[in-house]
Amino acid sequence: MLRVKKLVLFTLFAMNLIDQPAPEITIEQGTLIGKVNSDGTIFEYMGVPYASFNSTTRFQGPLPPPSWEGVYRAVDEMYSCPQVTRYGVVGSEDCLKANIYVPVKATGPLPVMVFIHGGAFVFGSGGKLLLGPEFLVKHNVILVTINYRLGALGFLCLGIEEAPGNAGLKDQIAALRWIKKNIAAFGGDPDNITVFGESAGATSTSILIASEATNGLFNRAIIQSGSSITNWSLNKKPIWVASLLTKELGYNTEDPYEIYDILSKLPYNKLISLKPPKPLGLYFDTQLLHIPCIEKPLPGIEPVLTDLPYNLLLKKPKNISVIYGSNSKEGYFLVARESPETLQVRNTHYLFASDLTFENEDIAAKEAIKVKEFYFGNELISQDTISKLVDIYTELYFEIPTILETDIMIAANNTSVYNYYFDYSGKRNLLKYATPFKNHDGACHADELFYLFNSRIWPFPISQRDQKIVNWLTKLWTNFAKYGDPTPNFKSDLPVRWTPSNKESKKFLYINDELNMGPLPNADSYHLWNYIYNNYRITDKRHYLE
Ligand SMILES: *[C@@H]1O[C@H](CO)[C@@H](O)[C@H](O)[C@H]1NC(C)=O
Ligand SMILES: *[C@@H]1O[C@H](CO)[C@@H](O)[C@H](O)[C@H]1NC(C)=O
Ligand SMILES: *[C@@H]1O[C@H](CO)[C@@H](O)[C@H](O)[C@H]1NC(C)=O
Ligand SMILES: *[C@@H]1O[C@H](CO)[C@@H](O)[C@H](O)[C@H]1NC(C)=O
Ligand SMILES: CC(=O)N[C@H]1CO[C@H](CO)[C@@H](O)[C@@H]1O
Ligand SMILES: CC(=O)N[C@H]1CO[C@H](CO)[C@@H](O)[C@@H]1O
Repeated sequence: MLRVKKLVLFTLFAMNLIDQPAPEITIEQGTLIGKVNSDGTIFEYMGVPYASFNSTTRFQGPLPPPSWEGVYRAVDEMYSCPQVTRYGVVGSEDCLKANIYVPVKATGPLPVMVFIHGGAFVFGSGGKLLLGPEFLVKHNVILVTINYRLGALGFLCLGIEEAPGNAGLKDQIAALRWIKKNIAAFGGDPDNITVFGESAGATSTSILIASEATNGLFNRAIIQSGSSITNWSLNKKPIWVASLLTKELGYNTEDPYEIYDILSKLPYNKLISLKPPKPLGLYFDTQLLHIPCIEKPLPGIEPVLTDLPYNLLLKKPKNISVIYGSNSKEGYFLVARESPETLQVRNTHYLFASDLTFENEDIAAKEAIKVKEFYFGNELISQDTISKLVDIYTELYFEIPTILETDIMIAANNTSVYNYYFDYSGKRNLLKYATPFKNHDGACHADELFYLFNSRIWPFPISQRDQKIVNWLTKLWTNFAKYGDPTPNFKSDLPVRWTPSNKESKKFLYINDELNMGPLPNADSYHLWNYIYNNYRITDKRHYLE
C-alpha cells in the first residue's frame, strides 16, 4: 500500500502535477518551505512576509515581520498590494511579501539581486506574471522580488504621525532590512546586495540611494528608466492631492486630520478606487497623484526623505556603484494617451515640468519658447509632429534626469557609474506592442524588462535574435551584481568592454543587435535641459512642504 502511494507521488512529481518541495529554511520568524520550479532549476519561496500590517496604522511605516508556529508554506504566487485593474480591485492590504528565488545547483554565499517593480506607484507586484526569475537566476544569483504599498495606501502624505508619507518606500526599506538579516539562511551573501528597479521602481531605487535610512543596506544599484530628480518623483502638494480624494467623497477640507479621519475609515477597495479628475496645469506633467514626498520631521518617526533627493545626493552621495540607463523611445506609451484635444492644449502650455522656478513670468515664457522651438521649430504640436512629442516625453521624464543624476554621482567620484542606452526592438518589446508605434524603431518604456525577466505574460518561444539580447543583458546585470563591473572579463562572453563614465566624458553602452560603446545620446537635448535645470531647478524644500 505504502509502495503504491509513493509510486503515485513520484509519478505526480515527474509529471509536475504537484510541486516538489524546496528545502525547509528556518529564520527568526519560524520555519518555511518552498517548492521547486517547473524545470527543476530554482527553489522558490513565494509570499514570504517581510513585515506585517494593521489597518489601524494603514498609512504609517510597516510593522515588524510576523512569526508563526509550524511550517509556513511559501508557495502563494498571487499576493499583490491593492490596485485597480481593468477587472476591478485586486490584492489585499496584507501584501508585504517577498519572493525569493534560489538556484538549485549553486553553492557558497550567492550575490543577491532585489528588484523593485514599477507601475507609476499605483500598480504592479513582485509576481511572476511580469518578473519570471529564470533568466537571471541561471547566472547563479539569488533574485528577490517584493511588493510594497501602492496608491493612496502607499503614498498618502499628510505630515502627521498617522500619515507621515512614503509608507510604500518604508515597505521597500523594511524589505531590504529583512533581506540583509535573513538572506544568508537562503544561501545569499548579505554583503553582496544589488537593488535594481524600473520606472517607479527605478525612481524608488534612486530615492533609496539618496535616503539616509538605507545606509549599509545594499552595495550596488541599477536604475532603469527612472530617477529621484524628475518631477514625477516628488509630490509638491501632498495635502492638496489628498484633498482631491476626499472631495470625491463630497468633503471640502484641506485639514490633514480631517482628511485622515475620512480616509482611514474607508474600506481599502473604495480608497484605492478614488479617481479624482486631474486638472491639466500650465506645465507638461505626468499628473501622477500618488508619489513620494518630503516628510515633515515628526518625533519618533524615521523619515525616508528629509529634503529633495537632489540635495541629498549632492550632500551625501552613497559610496556605491550604479548603472543608469533608459530606453530610446520611452515616450511611445505616454503619447499613446494623448488625444487631439490634449495635443491642442499642449500648444498653449509650457513644455517643461513644474519642478522649475522662475523669477518672473517673462523668463518662464521665454524659456518655454526656447524648448518649444528646440523640439518643434515653427510647427504646432499635433498628430503630424507626434514623434517630437515622443522625444520630449522620453527626454524630459526619463533620459535627461538619469543623466543629470549620473553627473551628480560622478562628481562624488568614489564609485563607478555606468550608463546604457537601450534601443533594441525585438519580439519581446511588450509595451511598445500595446501602442500605435508597434512597427516603429526603438524601445519603449519598460521594453527592456522582457529581456531580463521570463514574464509569464509573454509565454512565447524566444527567437534566436531575442535570446542573444536576453543572454547579454542578464550577463551584464549579474556580472555587475557580482563584481561591481558588468564586463570584468568580457572577452570570454561579451563583445564589448563597458567602461564607466567619468567627469571628462560620459560613456554609454548602446544596446541593440550589437553592443557598442558610444557618446552621450542626444547631446543637444542634454545641453538644453542641463542649462534649464542648472538655472531654474527648485532646490528649496519649502516648495514641497505646502
Ligand atoms: C491593530 O492595532 C490595534 C491598535 O494598536 C490593536 O488593538 C489590534 O489588536 C491590532 N490588530 C492586529 C490584527 O494586530
Ligand atoms: C567606496 O567604495 C569603494 C569600492 O567599494 C572602496 O574601495 C572605497 O574605500 C570606498 N570609499 C569610502 C570613502 O568608503
Ligand atoms: C569619498 O567619500 C568620502 C565620504 O563621503 C569623502 O570623505 C571623500 O572625500 C570622497 N572621496 C573623493 C575622492 O571624492
Ligand atoms: C560577491 O559575489 C561574487 C560572486 O560570488 C564574489 O566573487 C564577490 O567577491 C562578492 N563580492 C563581495 C563584495 O563580497
Ligand atoms: C507628478 C508630475 O508628473 N508632475 C507634477 C509636477 O509637480 C506639480 C506640482 O506639484 C504637479 O502638479 C504635477 O502633477
Ligand atoms: C572612481 C573614479 O571615478 N575616480 C576618479 C576620480 O577623479 C579623478 C580625477 O578626475 C580620476 O582620475 C579618477 O579616475
